[in-house]
Amino acid sequence: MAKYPRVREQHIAVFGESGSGKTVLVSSFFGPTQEGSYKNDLWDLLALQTGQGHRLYQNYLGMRDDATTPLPTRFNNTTYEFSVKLKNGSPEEAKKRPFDELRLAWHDYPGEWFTEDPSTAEERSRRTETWLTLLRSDVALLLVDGQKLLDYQGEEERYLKSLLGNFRQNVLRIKDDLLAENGPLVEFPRIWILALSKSDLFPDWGVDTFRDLVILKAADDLGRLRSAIGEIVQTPEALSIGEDFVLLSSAKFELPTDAGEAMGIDVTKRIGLDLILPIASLLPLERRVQWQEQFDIPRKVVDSLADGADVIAAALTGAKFAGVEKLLRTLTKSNKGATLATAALPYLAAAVQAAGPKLKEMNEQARTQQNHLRATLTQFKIDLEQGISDRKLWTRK
Ligand SMILES: Nc1nc2c(ncn2[C@@H]2O[C@H](COP(=O)(O)OP(=O)(O)OP(=O)(O)O)[C@@H](O)[C@H]2O)c(=O)[nH]1
Ligand SMILES: [Mg+2]
Repeated sequence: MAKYPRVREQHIAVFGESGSGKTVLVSSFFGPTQEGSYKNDLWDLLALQTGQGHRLYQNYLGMRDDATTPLPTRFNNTTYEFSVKLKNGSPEEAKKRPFDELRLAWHDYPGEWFTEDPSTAEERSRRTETWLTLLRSDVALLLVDGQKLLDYQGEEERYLKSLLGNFRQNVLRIKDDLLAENGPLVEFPRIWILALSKSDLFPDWGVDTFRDLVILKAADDLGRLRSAIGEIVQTPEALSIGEDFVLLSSAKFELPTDAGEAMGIDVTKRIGLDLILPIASLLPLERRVQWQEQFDIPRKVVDSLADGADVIAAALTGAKFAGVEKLLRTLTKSNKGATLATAALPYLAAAVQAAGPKLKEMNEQARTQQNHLRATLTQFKIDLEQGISDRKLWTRK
C-alpha cells in the first residue's frame, strides 16, 4: 500500500544583500493565503512549523494593518517549510494521483554574507554548512535590490558589479570546502534567476527593461559568476545563470512625505509572488527537457536535475502514471541509464509543450473532474505563460 500523504518536495534558495527584501518577500508570499478572505478552490498553503507560520503572518499583518516592516534578520539563515495541500477531489482521483502534497522549502540566506567575510574559523564552517543546505534546490533567486538601482540611477553598473562580484567572491571562498569531499557536485542549483525586488519602484518597467539593463551594465560580471559556479558543478553546460529574469514586489510602499504623511503599505499590490510556486515546481522540468534535447547529460546529473520531473510530468499530462512508472522501473532495473533518461524525454517534452488553448482546456477538464493535482499543475503552467505575457517573467527559450 502506498503511504499517505505522498509528498513531492521542491526547494528554492533566495539570496540577496541585507535590506534587499527577502524577509518581506517570504512574508508576503505566505501572509495573503492566511487571510479570511483568501479563496483557492484547489489547495491550501500551510506552514509546516506553526511558529514559523505565525511569525510570517505577523510580519504580514504588521505591514497590512500598521504599516510596519519586519526587523532585519541579516545574520540568520532560515528554511521556511510550506505545504501546498491539495483539497480533496474525487476519491477516484485521490487514489490514482501520483502525489498528494507539494512541499516548498524556501531557504533564506543571510544578507551579511554579501558584505562581511567570515571572521573566525567557526563562522566559516557554519557558512559551509549553510551552503550545503542549498544543494537540494534546483532554483535559486538572486535578488537585485530595486531601491539600490534607484539610488545608483545612471550608474547602475556600480551597484550591479559589486552585487555580482561579492556573490562570486562568496562562491569562490566556499569552493574548496564544497569540493573537498567528492570533487565537482552533481546536485546544485542550476537555474539562477535574477529577480528585481521592490519592482513597485519602477511602475513602467517590464521584465525586459530589467534584463536589458543588467546585460548592458553587467554582462561580463554575470559571465564571471557563471564561470565560478561552473567550477563547482559537474556538467557545467547544464547551468542557466542570468538567462531567466523576474520582477517581484511584496507590496506597494508609499514613503513618508515631507508634508508629514506616514508610510503606507498596500499589501494588495504585489508583483510576481504568484509565480514562485510555478517557477519552483515547473521551471526545472522545462529546463531539463531543453538541456537533454541540446546535449548529452550524464545520467546522474539528469536524475538529480528536476528530481521527480517524471512524476510531475505524469500528473500534468494525466499520462497513466502506473504505466509510466512501470516502464521506468523496468528500465532502471535493467540499468540502461541512458535509455531511461531518453525514454522519459518524450513524455516530459509533451508535458512541457502543453500550451495556449490546449493547456486551458486541460485545466478546465481537470477542474470539472475534480482532479486537483492536475488542475493545480496546469494552473501553474498557465500562470507561467501569463507571467511571460504580462512582462513579469522572462525565461530562456
Ligand atoms: N518599495 C518596496 N520596498 C520594499 C519591498 N520589500 C521590502 N522593502 C523595503 O526593504 C526593507 C528591507 O526588507 P527586508 O525584507 O527586511 O530585507 P532582508 O533582505 O530580509 O534584509 P536582511 O534581513 O537584513 O538580510 C523593508 O523594511 C522595506 O522598507 C518591496 O516590495 N517594495
Ligand atoms: Mg531578512
